[in-house]
Amino acid sequence: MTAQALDEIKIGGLGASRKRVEDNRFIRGKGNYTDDITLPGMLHMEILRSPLAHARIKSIDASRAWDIPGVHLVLTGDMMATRNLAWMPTLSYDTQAVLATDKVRFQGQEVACVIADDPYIAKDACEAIDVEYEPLPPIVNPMQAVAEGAPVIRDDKENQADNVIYNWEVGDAAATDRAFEQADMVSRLKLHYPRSHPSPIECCGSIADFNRATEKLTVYMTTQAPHIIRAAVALVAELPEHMIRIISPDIGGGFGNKVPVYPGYVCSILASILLERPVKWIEDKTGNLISTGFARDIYLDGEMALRQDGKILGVRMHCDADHGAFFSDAQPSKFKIGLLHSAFAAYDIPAAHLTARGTYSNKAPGGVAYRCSFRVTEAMFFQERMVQAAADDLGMDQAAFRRMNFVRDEDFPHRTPLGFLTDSGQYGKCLDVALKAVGYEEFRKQQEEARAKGRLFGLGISTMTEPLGAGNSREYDILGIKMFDSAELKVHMTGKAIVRTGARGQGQGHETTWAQIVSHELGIPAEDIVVEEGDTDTAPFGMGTYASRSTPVAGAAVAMVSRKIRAKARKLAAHLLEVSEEDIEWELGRFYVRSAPDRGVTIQECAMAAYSNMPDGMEPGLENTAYYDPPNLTWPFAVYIVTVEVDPATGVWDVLTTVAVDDCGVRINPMIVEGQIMGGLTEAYAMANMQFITFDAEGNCIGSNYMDYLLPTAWETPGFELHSEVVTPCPHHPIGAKGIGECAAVGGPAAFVNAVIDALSGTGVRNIDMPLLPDRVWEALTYRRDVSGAPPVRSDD
Ligand code: MCN
Ligand code: CUM
Repeated sequence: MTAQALDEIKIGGLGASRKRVEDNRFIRGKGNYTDDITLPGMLHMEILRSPLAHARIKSIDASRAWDIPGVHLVLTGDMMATRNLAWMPTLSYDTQAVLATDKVRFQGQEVACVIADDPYIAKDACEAIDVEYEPLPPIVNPMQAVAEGAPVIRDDKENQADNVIYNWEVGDAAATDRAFEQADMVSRLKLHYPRSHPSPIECCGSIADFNRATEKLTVYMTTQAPHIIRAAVALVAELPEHMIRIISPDIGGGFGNKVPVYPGYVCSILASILLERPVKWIEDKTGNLISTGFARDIYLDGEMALRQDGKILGVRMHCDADHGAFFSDAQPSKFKIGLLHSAFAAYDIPAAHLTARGTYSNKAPGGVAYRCSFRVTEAMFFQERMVQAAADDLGMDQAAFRRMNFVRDEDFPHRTPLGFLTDSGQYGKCLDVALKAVGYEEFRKQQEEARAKGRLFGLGISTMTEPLGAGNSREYDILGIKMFDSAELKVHMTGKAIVRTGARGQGQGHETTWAQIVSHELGIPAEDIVVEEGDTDTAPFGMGTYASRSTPVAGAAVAMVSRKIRAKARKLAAHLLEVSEEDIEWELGRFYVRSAPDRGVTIQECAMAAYSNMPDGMEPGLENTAYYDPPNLTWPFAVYIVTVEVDPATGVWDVLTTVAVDDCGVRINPMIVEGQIMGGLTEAYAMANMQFITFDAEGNCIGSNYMDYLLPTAWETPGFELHSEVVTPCPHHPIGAKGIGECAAVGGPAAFVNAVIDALSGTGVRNIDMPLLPDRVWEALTYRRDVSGAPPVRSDD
């Protein structure tokens, strides 16, 4: 390295806690969200939703709505049917009603749409649509779904005689049986991971703009995966793909809510085609909370075969998944229950077997999306709750039991009991750091002393590795479309650059971090690089942002395309320095002659030469694209430890400390990574403590507003202590990074719940279902029994 090499941190490269460039516009109110966009001649769409969870539609009379001045169009299921759009295919090989024709199948289902001069007229006109329903008995959980005589929810489907969607299994049943035969003891746990909702601050919406003259359809919309939407519109609406442009402008949080395809998008597109005017649909909060993007809602039942000394010999797991009325999970097509089989990946367990059954219910479609990487949340929650129960049953220390069963540093690559390949990690070291930070031994002593005085302290540990970053394309595809991603880099003649990827951030900071990767590879200062995502006419094809796949896949593509640019710049440098390429060395920002290090050219000088002084025969310009198909998922590891005090008189629990040790490999931007972890822990705390979406016996959704479904503010949220000293670079990622976007939301909930259950130790209580509301904790303590949260609840609860 010469004295002229750049200081990477100073130019905003890898490891710099660069301030988020996007925040410059966000905090000044200068963001450009879907609802900020107004087009000439734009009309407004509102949706009429079903008040009932399950009912036959006897008639729909929209004549009063049509008569209201300012109404341009009323869409009903029958009209959609004439264009073959009453139903649409889902990403999980099922169908979903766009607008109901035969029956309504959940409360809040889309029944009709009105397009009018303004949203208020449209809303009023919705209320003037007369729908006659014949109520049918609703089903709100999998037990009801499979009960004898249960009404068939999906009677629209040929060959669907019951409410079962699939039966799926993975693992080695025979080897698992043998493990249980050899066990000294068996530990059991049963729980419900309730429905939860990502609830981004911005709801979903779209503006469809079909231009009859150009035949081009432009849709501005809140999607995390614009290219997938383009393909879906091409295939479902039968429009030519090059005549469709999807633009995701700024997105006010996604958290998975903005992955699926919603009826509102489809209806606004059809309305714009019919009316030849732009049509805007902006969902309201209740619409968002009752009809879009639910997650979880699964019943987990498992048992663990244990040797007396604490060694785990095998695991059996069964899952009943409530998918709602349509199976529309957005997940790799091969896996019916997402990546639930990533459970127990952190532990060296010889045998495991998982069975899963998916059922329909009269609830909004749900299942996959909420900071989860396809059901990994449920997998890690069950794993860590089960591990705690097993250690308790054995009378073993929680930390020692985990450590004894961890995959060891020298065991990688490691085949997990249910079939994944993990490749790196330092689990024991992370645990050491966390135990020291929380003062483990000391706390256990205090806990005992407090117990003697009637005070209930508890400590919960959650240790987990999770698969982030689908694909590789060998194993991961959605409806046959392989999962990989892309980046395009254009270096202008003055050395400034633009990078575009197939990902689409919703607040994660891609505009900041992708520039840092280019800086690291090319030495161009981050502030000289602009990042753009979300416009299918300009961005290279990609599968979008979810499953924390952006850094593992699109971010890798950014590194790879930068290297392609550097390879060409090297040729330009050789030309400028009049030496052969072999005589040239690279250091950050500069090529120099090996034998004469003072003779060099900067990357900016090479860029200028690409447009003004290229060698004979060289193609001009300095631009390229890279598609990246990762060899494996990335496997970050985390330890979360929470301590609490439970008030036995009220069941209220307060968090005393939260310690997080995250190893996500090389951190591009440490500040952004910490923000991701704090956000995830906040959501984890909310799920464990307060977020409550359930259903009464009639199928009414309880949690349709922010009075019932609580979002934690800074006031409720506890403080977090973060540790970053353990770094295990990803062995196959070009810059050694692993995903981080979901870790804390995935691993966090079990730490909070384990802490409360630990505080109740000695009472015989094994489980309280989330959210651990004070009345549930009080009931468990007072009556010394488990408390289930499975719906239906009484509507006066
Ligand atoms: N990062 C880093 N170093 C690493 C890993 C990541 O600096 N080793 C940075 C990334 O460059 C990026 C951020 O951290 O700026 C998150 O990166 P990554 O883990 O790749 O996740 P994605 O960008 O793919 O984001 C998706 C993930 C998901 S799936 C959900 S859900 C979620 C989450 O991100 N939704 C969010 N975090 C969110 N944060 C905000 N603000 N808003 C959302 O909607
Ligand atoms: Cu599963 S929520 Mo995120 O993957 O968009």
